[in-house]
This record gives sequence, C-alpha cells and structure tokens, in this order.
Amino acid sequence: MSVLRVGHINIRVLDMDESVNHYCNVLGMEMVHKDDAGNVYLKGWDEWDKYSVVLSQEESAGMNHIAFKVKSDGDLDSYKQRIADYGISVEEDAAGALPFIGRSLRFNLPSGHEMRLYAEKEFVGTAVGSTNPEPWPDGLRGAGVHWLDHALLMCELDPEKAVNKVAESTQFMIDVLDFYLVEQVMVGPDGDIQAATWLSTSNTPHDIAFVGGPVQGLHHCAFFLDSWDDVLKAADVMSKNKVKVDVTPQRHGITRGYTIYAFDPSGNRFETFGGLGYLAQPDRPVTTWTEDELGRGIFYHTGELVESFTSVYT
Ligand code: M3P
Ligand code: FE
Repeated sequence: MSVLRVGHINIRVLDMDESVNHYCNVLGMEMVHKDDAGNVYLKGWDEWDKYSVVLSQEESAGMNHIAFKVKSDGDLDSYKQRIADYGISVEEDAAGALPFIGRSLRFNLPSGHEMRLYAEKEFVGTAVGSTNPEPWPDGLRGAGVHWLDHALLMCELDPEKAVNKVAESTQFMIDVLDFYLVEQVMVGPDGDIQAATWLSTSNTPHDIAFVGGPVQGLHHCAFFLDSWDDVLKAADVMSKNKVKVDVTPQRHGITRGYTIYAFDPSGNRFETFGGLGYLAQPDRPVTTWTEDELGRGIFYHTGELVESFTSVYT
C-alpha cells in the first residue's frame, strides 16, 4: 500500500483566459480538457496521466484541493479505514466525480486543506511516448515544465494558543498516509516548535510541505525543470511575459533545489523547481534547520528571508 505522488492540484483563478495563457504559454503546459462548468485541465509534457492542474474560475484565488495518486484501487479501502480510525471524516466519490478519474476519497487534513486520493486516472502518455523516446519534444512553449512536483501549504501556527497545524498535519501524513519526514524547521526559545516540514512519499526530497502562518492557505505549487540552465531560462520567459516574480533564481538550502518563485495572474504563487536535490529514502536522517539559520535554509545565497515570501499567499 502506498501513495505514489501528487496527482493534481485544483487552483482557483480570477480570469480563465489570462490564466490559460499563463499556464500554457509561460509554463508550457497543454490544455487537455474543459468541462461543462468551465474548469480547465492541464498537463505537463513529461506527465503520462491526463492532467495535473485543474483551474476553476472563482471570486478568490487559492487552492480548492490537492489530490494524490495511490498505487492500487484496493489501497483506497485501506486508507479510507485508516483515515476514519484516525478520527478524520472521509467521503468516497464515485468514478467520474473528478473527470477521467476512478473512485476517490475526499477528506480534510488537520490543517483544513482538502485532499483527495485516487488510484486511476486516464493514461495518455508523455509527449515523447514510451517507445524509443527522444529526451524532449519539439514545440515546447515557455519554460516547458516537465511535471507538477510538489505543493507547499500554509498551516495555522500560533504557539501562544498552542495551535500547531504544521505538526498535526505532518503527523497525519506520516501515521496515516505513509509519508516520511525529510526536513524540518524548529523554532522557539527551546527549539521545540515544528514550524515547517518537508515530507516525501517517493525518492525526491519532498512531495508536500507545510509551513506555519497566521491562516491556512496555498503558499505555492511547484513545477519541475531539469537544470539550473532551465531555471535561468524560465526566469527569462517570465520577464518576457511580464510575470510578477517574487524571488529570482536562487538555491534552496532546504531540499537543495534551484528555484524561482513568481505569481500567476490571480496572485497564486508558483515555483519553477530544478534539480532532484538528493536521493531521499525513508531511513534517511531527518535534516533540521534551526531558527538562526532559517534564512539560508530557504534562500541559501542571500541568507535572508524576503518579507513578502512568508506574508503573501492565497
Ligand atoms: C520550498 C522547496 C518556505 C520554504 C520553501 C521551500 C516557504 O519551496 O521547494 O524546498 O519556507
Ligand atoms: Fe517548493
């Protein structure tokens, strides 16, 4: 039984046309479907399932849900039981409730974020196919992102009120969904407040991350690029397209990734994330960042936290 990876994210946008232009021409995703309600489904060229991003036009930006793919249909029964036993209410939706997807589970993390689990999504294949494939396809647009890599969710953290949804959501992911803790930030006078965590269900440094803040929300979703050169080119593409950039190319101390943070036209932060960082394994010792070195953990070169980075999110 296992969770394979982040399967898709459903993002709220304010203007669909502007957003489709952004995700297709700046990030380089392909629009694969539009449903009767006007939701748009997008896929990265290196992904083999039907879609990884769903855009929904609504009054406010943010995330509606994040979905993870599990290995087999029977896993859904096991996880449903384990989630319920943990004391979290869980609903099952029939196949097709989410387009091109088999039956799925719906529940909220302790932080309040909605999560779905599914085992089947229509297979369409990558842009280079599976027989004698070329390393990349012709005709890539913009940054040409490979796949949806991870998401970082902001969780309520208020040590004075003894509220720590980062720690609660982290424990849930470990105890119930079989993720393992890869890196964490510990703060407070005794260094015993878990203020941020990076968790994996694969061999990459993270598939999901949680950071503490005043209210819950979406900090960013991240799209994978191969190399530092690709990250630099993505920055050029963003400038060409007048995308609002939050943080120009940098290295993360945490996860060792190469990064750019920027905003989609609705103000949702996204990241173009390069490199695989290191090979993560479940028995790897957990990396801990202390409060005094947090700046370098997040932005390794400047070592400084950017004010907007922790205060602005959707
Ligand atoms: C990443 C990453 C924060 C750190 C973010 C790190 C929000 O996004 O991919 O490693 O504190
Ligand atoms: Fe990230």
